[in-house]
Amino acid sequence: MRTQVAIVGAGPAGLMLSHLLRLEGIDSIILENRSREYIESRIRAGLIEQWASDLLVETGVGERMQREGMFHNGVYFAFAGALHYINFRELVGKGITIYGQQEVIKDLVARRLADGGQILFEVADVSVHDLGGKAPKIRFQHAGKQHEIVCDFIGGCDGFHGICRPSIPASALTAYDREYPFNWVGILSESPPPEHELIYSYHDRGFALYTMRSPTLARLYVQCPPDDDIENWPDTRIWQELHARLGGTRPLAEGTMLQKGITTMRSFVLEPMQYGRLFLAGDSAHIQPPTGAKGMNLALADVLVLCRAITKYYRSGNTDLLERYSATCLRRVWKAQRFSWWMTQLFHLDPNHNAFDRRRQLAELDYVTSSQAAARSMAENYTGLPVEA
Ligand code: FAS
Ligand code: PHB
Repeated sequence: MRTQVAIVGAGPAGLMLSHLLRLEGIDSIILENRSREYIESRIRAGLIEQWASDLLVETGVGERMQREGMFHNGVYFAFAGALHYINFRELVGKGITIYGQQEVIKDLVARRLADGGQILFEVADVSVHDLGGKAPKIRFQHAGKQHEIVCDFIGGCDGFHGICRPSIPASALTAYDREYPFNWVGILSESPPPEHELIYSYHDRGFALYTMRSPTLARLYVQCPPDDDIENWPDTRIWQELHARLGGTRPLAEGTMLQKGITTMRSFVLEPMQYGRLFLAGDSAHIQPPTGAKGMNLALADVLVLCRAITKYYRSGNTDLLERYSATCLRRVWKAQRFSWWMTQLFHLDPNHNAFDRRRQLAELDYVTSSQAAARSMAENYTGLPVEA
C-alpha cells in the first residue's frame, strides 16, 4: 500500500488531520485498532474552544454541532455558598461549545468515508519503521493479513497508550511529568444539569464540576483520592457528594446513571513532538488534567499546525514549517498545561495543603471573580488561545 501520509489512530487528532489533508488534496490512510462502534461511543471530552468550533464549521464538519451543540457565553464558579458568573462574551468576545467528543468523532468519520477516505478499523500489531528516511513504513495486521504501507510522513495520533511515542529512541526525547494527589469520579446522568452553563465548585468536601451533554443529559464529576476505585462509589454516594458540593447554590435533580468511571489527573509533555518523518499530535505527545478542558482542543490545534507544514512541503518542497512543528505546537501546549494546572490547583483540595492554602485558594477565587483583569486572563485561556500558523 502507498499513501502520502499514514496516520495511526482515529481519535480527534487522526481524523481531523486526515480531513484537513484531504481539503489540501493530500492523500492519507488512518489505521485504528478499535472498531468504529467503539470509538463512536467512547464518552470523553465535551468542550470545544471557540477557534476549534469555528474550524469544524469552516471545514464542513460542524453542521450537526451547530444544530445540536450548546453554545455558552461563560461559566460559574461556586465558592463560599455563592455562584459567581464569568462572562467570556463580555470579557473576550468569545464563547465555548458543549458537544461530546464522540459526536465530533462520528461527524469526522462520516465525512472522511463520504469523501472516499480510507479508515482501516480493528487493525493489530501496528509498528512504524524507517522513520529517519524519506519513505517511512507502517506494518500491521488487518482482516487476518499482514500489510505494509509506504508513505512520506507518519501522523502519530494514537493517544497516550499508543505505539508511536515508544517507537522513538528514548535518547532523542525529554518527558515532563506531573501526577496529582487526586482523581475524578465522572458520571453521565439522564437528568438536567443544575445550571444551563458549567459550574466549577470549590468545597470543603472537594472539587465538583457540573457540566452536560444536552439540557437533559448531565455530565458530573467529583474529586476523589488518587488510588480510589469506582467500586467505592455507589450511585447514592455520588449523588450525596454532588448535592453537598453545590454548597446550596442550586438544586440538583437526580436521574438514571448511564455511565460512571474514574478519570485520572496527570500532566505529561514530550519534547520534541517529532522524530524524522514521524510527527506526534494530541495525547500521544501530551496530556493534562481535564479541569481546563484542553485535551481534545490541543489535539485539533496540533494537527492544524501539522497539516499546514505538510501542505507547504508538498506545494514548495520547503521543510521549514515541518522542522518547526514541535516548537510551534509546544509553545501553545505549555500555555495550556499551565492553565490546566492553574485551574486544578485553584479548585481541588490537596492533601498536602494546610489551612493557609485553603485561604489562599479562596482569595484567588475571590480575585478572579471580582477583577476584570484576572477574569479576562482566565477567559482568554478557557475559550482558547490563538493557534500559530
Ligand atoms: P485519542 O486517545 O482520542 O485517540 C487515539 C486513537 O488511537 C484511539 O482511537 C485509539 O483507539 C487509537 N490507537 C491507540 N493505539 C493504537 C494502535 N497501536 N494502533 C492503532 N490505533 C491505536 N479532555 C477534555 O478536554 N475534557 C474531558 O473531559 C476529557 N475527559 C476524558 C476522559 C477520559 C476517560 C479520557 C481517556 C480522556 C479524556 N479527555 C478529556 C482527554 C481526551 O479528550 C483527549 O485529549 C483526546 O481524546 C485526544 O485526542 P487524540 O490525541 O486523538 O487521542
Ligand atoms: C466535559 O464536558 O466533560 C468537561 C467540561 C469542562 C471540563 C472538563 C470536562 O473542564
